[in-house]
Amino acid sequence: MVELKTYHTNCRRANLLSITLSLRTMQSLFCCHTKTDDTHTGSLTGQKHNGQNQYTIVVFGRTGAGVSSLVNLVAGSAVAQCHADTRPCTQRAMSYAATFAGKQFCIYDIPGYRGHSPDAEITGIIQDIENERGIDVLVYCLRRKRDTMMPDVFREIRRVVPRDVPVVAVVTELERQEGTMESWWTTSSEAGKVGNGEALGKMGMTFEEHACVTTLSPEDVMRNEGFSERRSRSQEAVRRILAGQCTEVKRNPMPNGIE
Ligand SMILES: Nc1nc2c(ncn2[C@@H]2O[C@H](COP(=O)(O)OP(=O)(O)OP(=O)(O)O)[C@@H](O)[C@H]2O)c(=O)[nH]1
Ligand SMILES: [Mg+2]
Repeated sequence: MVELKTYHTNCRRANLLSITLSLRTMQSLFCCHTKTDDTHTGSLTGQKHNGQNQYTIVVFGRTGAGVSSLVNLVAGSAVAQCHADTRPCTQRAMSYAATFAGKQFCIYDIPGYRGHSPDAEITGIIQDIENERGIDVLVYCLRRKRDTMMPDVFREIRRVVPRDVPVVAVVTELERQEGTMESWWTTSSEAGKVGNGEALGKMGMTFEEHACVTTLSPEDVMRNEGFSERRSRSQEAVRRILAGQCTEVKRNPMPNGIE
């Protein structure tokens, strides 16, 4: 049994990169934790995605924003550990297999950014996943609160990840939003200011698509029918976006002009 590679946020990235890995280890590293496909060969042929039948999703955000909760919502079960207190919980990147919309996915839960400045270790995790297996879609998990908005981090991720990798936004903690959860995007959290979605754009954060949701756990919504219904709709909305972004056509676009 080969030990799964982990990224400890307190490890120096240089040390990680200096580790020499066997072929077998390389294969284990970037396969999903709950493996459904053993044919993956990483980037060993040098071709992006390399014929994998699992689409790769990476969720990132400020620590505590709900990254792991969002992974669980998408996966459909409590695969990732979420925190119950104020300490950062996810200390290393983990990946989980999920199947929905007739497709297989490998979803990465990674440590949260600790502040608003780019963190080379965490961005390095994203880069490594892109280099090893190719990312189909990046998911930026935000809360409705402003302190989860990280324009400098977003810019840095956009700089290092190829432009053809889409970034979608998922705004959480909207179980109590008046009207629809989606209304958060168009209304303003500050009197007299532009809508929240537009405000994100003005900060330089634009997205391929977005969803406004709640990522409360099934236990948290158990006694509240309204929250429970919103959670179900949240799962549907996020999965629909991810399935739409993860297609063979997007992986292999036809040359210009060819239908
Ligand atoms: N009210 C509310 N709380 C949420 C929601 N989503 C997650 N939480 C809570 O937020 C806390 C943090 O959630 P996590 O998913 O562990 O957050 P994280 O971003 O993975 O945090 P780290 O791994 O520590 O970086 C937990 O107590 C969750 O129950 C939501 O939609 N609404
Ligand atoms: Mg987490």
